Amino acid sequence: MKTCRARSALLAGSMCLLLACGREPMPPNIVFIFTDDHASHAIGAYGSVINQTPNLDRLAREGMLFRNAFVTNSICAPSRATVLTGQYGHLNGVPTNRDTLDLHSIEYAFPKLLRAAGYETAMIGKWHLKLRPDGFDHYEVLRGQGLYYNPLMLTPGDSVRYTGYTTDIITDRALEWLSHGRDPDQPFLLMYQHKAPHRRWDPGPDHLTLYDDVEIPEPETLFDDYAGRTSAALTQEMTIREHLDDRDLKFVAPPELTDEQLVAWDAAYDPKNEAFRAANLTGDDLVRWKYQRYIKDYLRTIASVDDNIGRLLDYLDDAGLAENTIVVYTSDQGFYLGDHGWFDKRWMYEESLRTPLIVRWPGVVAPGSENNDLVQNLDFAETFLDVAGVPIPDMMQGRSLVPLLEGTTPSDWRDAIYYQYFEYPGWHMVRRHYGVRTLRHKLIYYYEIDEWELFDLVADPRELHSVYDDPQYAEVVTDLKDRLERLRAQYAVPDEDRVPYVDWPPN
Ligand code: SGN
Ligand code: CA
Repeated sequence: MKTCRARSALLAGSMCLLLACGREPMPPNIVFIFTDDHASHAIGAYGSVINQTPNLDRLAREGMLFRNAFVTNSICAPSRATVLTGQYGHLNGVPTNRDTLDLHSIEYAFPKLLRAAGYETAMIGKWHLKLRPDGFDHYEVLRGQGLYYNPLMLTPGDSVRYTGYTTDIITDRALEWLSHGRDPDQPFLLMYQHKAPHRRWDPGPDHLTLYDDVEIPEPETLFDDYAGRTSAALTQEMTIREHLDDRDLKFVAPPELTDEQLVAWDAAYDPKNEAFRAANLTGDDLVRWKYQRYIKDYLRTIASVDDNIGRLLDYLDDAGLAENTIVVYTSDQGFYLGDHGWFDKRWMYEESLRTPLIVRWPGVVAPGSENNDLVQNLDFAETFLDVAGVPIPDMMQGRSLVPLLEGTTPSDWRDAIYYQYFEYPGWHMVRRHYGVRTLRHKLIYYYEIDEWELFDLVADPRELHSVYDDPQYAEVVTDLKDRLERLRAQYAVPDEDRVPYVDWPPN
């Protein structure tokens, strides 16, 4: 077991509690707010130029914003499995979305360890790990990817079909558990996990016409031609230009809508769709239109997430829980918001490698603080255990963020991260790759096609020109290849990629 750090600030803060009522101080509650595909460049506090997120911004003002938070593998189920186990996918058994996390046989998953230490645990919202959750006192989860409207929620008892917008319903259910479902004398872990803003970006009834009268700024790289990179960037299937279909573009409504919901939907989209048909756009103008349609819907779904986070924060205030509750906001990975002409994720390029991370911890985290260290979703399980004073199992591969949250970076904090993506062939046809990122450089190896990229993130933050073959970077290449091998050894990555190749598209 790794040792746990004592947190003097927390204990000092709890002294009054101790003195006042003569009881052991209650370890902090943990609310883990997790969205699906929310890129940090669509959050006000991260400097978004395309939307506003007042409630997330409030959380950042009251907490710490991490500028360099990354995932180990930019895809849904693997990210979730890493969060739960503190391990890379090659060890926890979930390197791709096709894999299953069998929590029944993973005793070291952090919610189980918190539960064993006296926490009451709940998981509400998107789960996406095939088998039912295990290790929770309570769960209500979407089936599979879940629907944006009228979701079916699986519980330990009967499944329940709700009518309404899923982002609102997940919050309703979370508030119901917080206010009536739990034991107020136990510390709690709530995993509150949204489907939004995942594809197909179906807005909620409150925001169907948000942004109708504005033009959202285009990313600099919307018309990227992929010169200066490997063949992998040319063979993907995730462009705004070619790969959005009629459901994505809202020429077809979500099939699950009730008659009443459909009336509101059609009232919002029919006039816009008619105007689009009349305009008869082609070429780059059509790409521009598709970008606007895509990004507005994506941001509309985020507007609902932000509203609902506001409801949750208000509840914590009103119930007197905010002071002793850590609130974490993050997403399962980033996303392309038209950057490089794309939607979706998967790549080790910045927009999808990065994930937002904001942590509010009253009495410990300095309000409005920022951190620039290299942190990963690999660190969350260890952090939550550390917060609760529970020993961190040796098989976990990340590191507690508690010292960073206290404002002190340990001198031996990591100076490089390892990344690997395995799901090829598959959705969006992004080649398998692994790589290393430091604060300054990124080396990527597309191992099936034996092609390399090196980016200087200071000289080329948009990652448009690989300098792998530039003699001036020869030493950097040698150094990073060495680091890559050391990281692969450190994380016990097998030499051979053991993820099977599947028929794609499936028959
Ligand atoms: C669905 C989406 C894909 C997306 C995957 C994975 N297609 O299959 O665009 O990449 O999910 O997303 S859709 O037609 O169903 O919208 S993930 O977040 O679950 O990894
Ligand atoms: Ca996702």
